[in-house]
Amino acid sequence: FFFPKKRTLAVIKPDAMEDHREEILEEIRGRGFSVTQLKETVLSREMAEEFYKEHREKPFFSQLVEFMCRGPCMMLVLSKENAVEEWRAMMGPTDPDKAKETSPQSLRARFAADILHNSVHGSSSEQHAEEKISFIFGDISTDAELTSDGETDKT
Ligand code: DGI
Repeated sequence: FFFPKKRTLAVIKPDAMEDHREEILEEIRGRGFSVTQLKETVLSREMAEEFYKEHREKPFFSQLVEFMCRGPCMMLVLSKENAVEEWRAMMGPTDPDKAKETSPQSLRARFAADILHNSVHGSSSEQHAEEKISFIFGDISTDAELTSDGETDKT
């Protein structure tokens, strides 16, 4: 049988990098995701604005951009069946107060300080995932579309 793997973009945000990065990475692997791409990077203001362009009109946009470029982030491409949904379930709701109520085991319930400083990012759809992966990692998404299983083995 052929079960195509899907990809998502995960980000460990600046607030979680110092104290929780290793635990988050271990948990990702423990849940059966393959980490097919990984890089640590400090986003420029321009990159952070582009990354979150969907939120340009939101009142919290400038705070969000400021926070995302205040220190290093870990960018990861995760591959698994239902990668988008499973990674979002692992993250939990945007607001950690809500996460503590509805999914106390989630990363945001355990690590996030508040709705802005919420430790992790994950794409909300496959389309967004592919767009953000190519934005962060270059044009590997084009190559991945050509492979049979959606893996990105190309280095
Ligand atoms: O996909 P999510 O990260 O769970 O949530 P989103 O796409 O709605 O928002 C993107 C990020 O913007 C979120 O991770 C943190 C920030 N944000 C969202 N809603 C609020 C917010 N920041 C503040 N200060 N207030 C909000 O209501």
